[in-house]
Amino acid sequence: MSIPRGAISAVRDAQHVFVLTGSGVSAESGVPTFRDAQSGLWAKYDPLQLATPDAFLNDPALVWRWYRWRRELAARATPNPGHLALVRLARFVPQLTLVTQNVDGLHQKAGSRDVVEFHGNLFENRCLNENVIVTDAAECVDVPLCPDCGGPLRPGVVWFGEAIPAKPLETAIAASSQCDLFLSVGTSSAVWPAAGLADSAASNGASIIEINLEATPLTSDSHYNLVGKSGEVLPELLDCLPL
Ligand code: BV8
Repeated sequence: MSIPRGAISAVRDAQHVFVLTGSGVSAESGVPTFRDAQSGLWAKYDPLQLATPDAFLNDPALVWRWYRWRRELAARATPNPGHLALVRLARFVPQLTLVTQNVDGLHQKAGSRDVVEFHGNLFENRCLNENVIVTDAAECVDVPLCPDCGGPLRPGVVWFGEAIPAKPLETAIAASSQCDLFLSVGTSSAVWPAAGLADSAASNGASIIEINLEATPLTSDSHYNLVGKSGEVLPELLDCLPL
């Protein structure tokens, strides 16, 4: 695609870029997005129903099977050119805050630093009772148990209906109000409160650039809509900068 000159200038001149990524940035790494039809055994399940406290309390073994399936997919995945372009971008701009809704760890695998995991991390285990990260649990059971209290462990992600952890939330809110460019990449802008971060940036005068395959609720508020695969558009955008 040919990237509008205004979008190139906005990135070139930005002092603080806020990047918000969604599952679309990992799609070209083979990690299905949330709205992709789930495959195989999981085809009959709705992720929005499985990623909830009720689903876990109702059938923890089923939810653990789903997360183990996703962990295997993510563990096999490698960062794509979109992830790598964001690493390059962080070296080019004076300040970059990368907030991801993804839990797959691919930004870190690509070399991004200080990644703000807004919805937690797929590979972490947390004690359901004590709400602490647990690293030494036996994994070879349907529902791993906390070695300290014996209660069930859960994946270290934020489920629907759960609050975003304080630190990532504070970091993201502060950065969204200070940035001068907000770059939305591969997200349907449908999940809150992540979807509200762009509004915060815009209300503080930031330019909005959206990279997506389709229109989203953010599209009409964006100054530039780069329609295409993030694994292609982001490297092309970086190649237009005087690196
Ligand atoms: C909360 C971890 C309250 C788990 C996830 C208003 C305000 C606040 C809350 C709400 C609200 N309205 C509704 C809510 C409730 C809810 C919500 O937003 N529901 C939605 C469905 C309407 N929000 C919550 O429950 C949040 N919690 O508000 O708590 C509270 C407050 C205090 C005290 C107690 C409670 C928590 C939300 C977090 C949920 N957890 N993930 C897990 O992974 O298992 S969210 C999960 O879904 C993903 O992490 C991801 O963030 C999200 C899906 O969004 P996307 O990433 O955008 O992915 P999606 O598939 O939707 O879209 C992919 C996009 O990529 C598409 O647009 C596609 O076109 C594009 N694409 C595809 N390929 C490419 C591409 N683009 C570029 N290149 C490509 N190659």
